[in-house]
Amino acid sequence: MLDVPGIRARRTASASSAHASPHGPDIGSTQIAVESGSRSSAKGDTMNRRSVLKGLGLTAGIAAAGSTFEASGWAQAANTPPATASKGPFTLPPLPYAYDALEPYIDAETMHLHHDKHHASYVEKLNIAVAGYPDLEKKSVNELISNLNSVPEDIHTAVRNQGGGDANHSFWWLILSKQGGTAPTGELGKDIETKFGSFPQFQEQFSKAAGSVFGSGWAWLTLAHDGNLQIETTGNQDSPLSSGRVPIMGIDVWEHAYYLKYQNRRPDYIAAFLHVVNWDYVSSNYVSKKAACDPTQPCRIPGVAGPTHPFGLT
Ligand code: MN3
Repeated sequence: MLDVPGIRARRTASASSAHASPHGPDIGSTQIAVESGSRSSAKGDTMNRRSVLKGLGLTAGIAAAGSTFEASGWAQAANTPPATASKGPFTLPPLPYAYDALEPYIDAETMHLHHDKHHASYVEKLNIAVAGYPDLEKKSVNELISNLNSVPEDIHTAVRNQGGGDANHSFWWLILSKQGGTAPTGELGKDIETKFGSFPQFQEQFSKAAGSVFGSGWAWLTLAHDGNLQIETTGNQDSPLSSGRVPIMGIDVWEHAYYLKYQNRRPDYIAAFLHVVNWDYVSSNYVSKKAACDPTQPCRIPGVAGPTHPFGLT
């Protein structure tokens, strides 16, 4: 919720119903609603919205984008307390480089908000969700979202959303760099060529998938249980881990990831993102993940203790 007097963040009705079911459609974004005690005019909503955004120092990009704006969570996160306020077993990992390290492709202001506010918010809310569940507090976030079926129903949606947000972003910071090479190397380079025809063809298919995500979500290159690579998308903060696949590379296409710099031009952001993929890291990480696969058995995720469940939920 937004802690701004008279303003609250709300989920759309469709998002609420979608999230009520763990297997429901992935729809939903957070909008800013105005609580004025009476029905507000569209103009009034816009003015109040602008006032809030001005308070956040975020009006420039919005003005450039026009009057209709879905915050998709980032204005909400901009009001959350700093990460240091979070108490619990899960902590916000530090950004492994300077905020401006990815300029000009991803700007420093976006990185500040994205890491310090959005990711911090997922961690904080995950801690709140698991409080009072000692067995869950001992698990890693990857274990939690890899075994969502074992999470109690009353916190299932919170762990799915907030745990997914934590896991996805912790993974994502690591795969970004301007110094990580321009293409996958070694085994990953070979496997991408085999699967997608060529690296440019992979980039084209991946970009198309990222552009096709409706609303907020992610596009991924994942390692499937049979050891093969595939491109897939997930809605909201759902992780491929919850479906038994390991993320190898991915892009956050929530508006909070790009709106300040790119406004509604998601294709430009996707093209820019391809300049800051740390292929050296992704390639070496792929080798270790693939090594955990045995063609005769489902893969295990290195570092994730899977009791009976190997590479997915079932
Ligand atoms: Mn994000």
